[in-house]
Amino acid sequence: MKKALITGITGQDGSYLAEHLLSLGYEVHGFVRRVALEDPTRRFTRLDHLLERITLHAASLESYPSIFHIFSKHSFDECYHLAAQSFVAESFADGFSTMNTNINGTHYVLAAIRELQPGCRFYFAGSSEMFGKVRETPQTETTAFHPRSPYGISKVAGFDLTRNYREAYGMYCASGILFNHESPRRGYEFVTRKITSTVARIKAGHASELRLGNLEAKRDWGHAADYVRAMHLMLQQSEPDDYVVATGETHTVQSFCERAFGKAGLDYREYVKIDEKFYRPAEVDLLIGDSSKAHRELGWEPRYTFEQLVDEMVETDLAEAAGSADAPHTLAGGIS
Ligand code: G4F
Repeated sequence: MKKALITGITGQDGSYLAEHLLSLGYEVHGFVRRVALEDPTRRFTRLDHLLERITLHAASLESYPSIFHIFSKHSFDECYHLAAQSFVAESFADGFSTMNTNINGTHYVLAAIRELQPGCRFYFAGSSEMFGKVRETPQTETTAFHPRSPYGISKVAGFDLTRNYREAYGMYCASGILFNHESPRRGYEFVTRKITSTVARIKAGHASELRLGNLEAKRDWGHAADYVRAMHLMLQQSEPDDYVVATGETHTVQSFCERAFGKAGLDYREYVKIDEKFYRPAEVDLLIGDSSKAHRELGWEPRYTFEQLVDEMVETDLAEAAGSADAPHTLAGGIS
């Protein structure tokens, strides 16, 4: 039985990946912060249904000794490094923390694997934010990076570290350059979930408007459940490499709103208000990925369409809002 370690297992991608690996017969382990272990009801909502089948270890991306300790006690065939500060807007608010966690955290995990288990295969969660001010459209594995946020810069550094460990030490290290991927498990601060959860609250009579920033921004939105399959495939090849994972379709934030409100029988123009506070100091205007290499070499294809993704998110939030007057998305209006 193969053993996999997932950093960031409590997040959207971590929970889908854990499910996927369990379905393939893996023994699944995860890194979690000690504070999460102390508050499992709130912190493990995405993992509730899996807790009996996975093993969790307390470790912090800010502490090399804690990471070293886990690798010295347990051996793994594969390590999926998903943990990061992943909210772009927060990286503008506190670039230092984002850099520390994302760059040093990646370096610590790579260094511990090199020291203790150089045969363990390593996956790095790269991001389309690395393309930033895009040099060409669509973006591929050879498109130059021009990150436009501290988060994007930290991901370029992680990508370079991963490639360097592969080239310098001959380790199996691969990066996925994943475009935006969403689901009903998405955090409420990201625009898709902010939209679908607010649609549900409006429908239930708990909210009357949705305040957003740039409606013209274009994103290539896929489903997280599809994207974790690509992560796993990247670690099953004869040679490690880097892959773009995207749908190849792009939509504006406005068209996401149109579909989400429409699904609930509402007209977005009556509820969406522009609020300058949700604009970013530098924006990534257009993202659209070309996953030909992943199709060709990994045999990966997305299963969800954009419409299915939005509909699933709205349906889930409608069901949740109907059951609770003060769902956690009351925060959504305040986070930029
Ligand atoms: O949902 P977002 O916050 O995601 P963003 O910045 O594209 O980043 C996500 O995808 C990346 C992959 O490319 C990941 F690496 C990253 O970790 C994260 O998962 O914003 C999407 C777009 C942006 O252009 C933003 O300016 O929506 C625009 N937007 C407009 N109004 C808003 C809002 N975004 C948020 N979060 N909140 C708003 O009110």
